[in-house]
Amino acid sequence: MKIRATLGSVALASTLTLGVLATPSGAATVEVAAAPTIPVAAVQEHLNQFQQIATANGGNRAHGKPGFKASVDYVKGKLDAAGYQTKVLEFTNWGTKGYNLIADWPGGDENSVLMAGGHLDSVGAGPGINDNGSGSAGLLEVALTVSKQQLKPKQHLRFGWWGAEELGLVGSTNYVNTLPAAEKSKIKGYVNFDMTGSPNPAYFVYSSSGQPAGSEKLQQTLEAYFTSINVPTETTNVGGRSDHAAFARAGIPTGGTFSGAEVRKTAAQAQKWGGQANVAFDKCYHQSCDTTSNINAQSLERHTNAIAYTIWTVSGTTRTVPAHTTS
Ligand code: DPN
Ligand code: ZN
Repeated sequence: MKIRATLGSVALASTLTLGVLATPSGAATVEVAAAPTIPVAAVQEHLNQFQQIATANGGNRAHGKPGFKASVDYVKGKLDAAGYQTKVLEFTNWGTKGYNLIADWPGGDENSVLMAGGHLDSVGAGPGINDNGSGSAGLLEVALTVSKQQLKPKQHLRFGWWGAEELGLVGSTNYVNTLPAAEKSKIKGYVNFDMTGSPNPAYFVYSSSGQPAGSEKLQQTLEAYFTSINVPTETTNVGGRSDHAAFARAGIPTGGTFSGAEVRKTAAQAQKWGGQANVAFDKCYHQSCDTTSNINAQSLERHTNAIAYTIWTVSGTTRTVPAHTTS
C-alpha cells in the first residue's frame, strides 16, 4: 500500500511502503517511509556471534570478563562500518572496568533525542543469549537497517548497549547519572529491550503507569505494532529490573517489551500466546543453558520488529527527495 502525504501531514503505519508525491511547486517530493520488516535470520546471526564469543571466552559475556569486551567490539565494529558515531564509555564497578557502547546516527534534531537500548552483559553462569543477547542483537539489526535505509528521522537517534546490568543496572545508571543536565533534557524518550526471544514467550509491553509523562505514547506505539500483527499483549511493571529505570528516575519517558523470564506462563497466557502453561517463560534464565538453543525465533522476530516500528514511528521518518524520484 502506498500513502500520499503533503509536507507537514504525516501518517505512519506498519502496512505502509514508500510513497512519493509532487508538491504544488513540483520541485520536491515527500517520502513517507514505513517501518521495514527486519528478517529474523539477521538477528540470529548476531546471536550466533555472541554465542561464539562466549564459547571462546570461558562460557560467558559477563562484566569484567573478556567475553563482554569482545561483545562490545563486535557490536561497535558493525556500527562503525554502518556510519554510526560510536563511543565506548568506561565506568568502574567495585574496581572492575565496565563499558557502555553508545551509537549516534548522524542527523535529526539533536535537541530531541530518541534513545533505544538494552544490556549487553550476561551473567557469569552462561552465554546470556536470551538475556540479553536477544535485545542486543535486535537493537543492532534495527540500527543497521536505519543505516541501510539512510534514514532521515526528525528526531536524533541514539542506541545504547549497557554494561553490568546484571550487577545492578550499573552501566545505564552510570550513563544517566553522569550526563550533564542539558544533555539529559534532550532525551525525549528511552525504549528498553531486555529478553525478547524467550523459549516459551510472552508479549509484554512495559506499563506506563507510574512512569514519567510521555511514557503512554511509547506504550501505545509498542502495543500498536503487536496489534498490527494480531498478537495480543499484556502490560508488565518491570519496575527496577532493567535499564530503563535510571532514565525514568531522570524524568525521561520510558517503554519497552519483554518476552518473560523466570515466571511461569499461566493457562490463560498459553491459550492466547501458545506455548506451555505452568512452564517458565525462560526456563534457562541466568543459567548455562541460555544458549542459541534457548531462543524462540518467532518471539525474537516479533519483538525486534516492535523495536523497528517504534523507532520509525516515534522519530518521524519523512524526508524530502528530488521530484523525479518515483516510488
Ligand atoms: N533484568 C533482567 C535480567 O537481566 O535478568 C530480567 C528482567 C527483564 C526482568 C525485564 C523483568 C523484566
Ligand atoms: Zn537481562
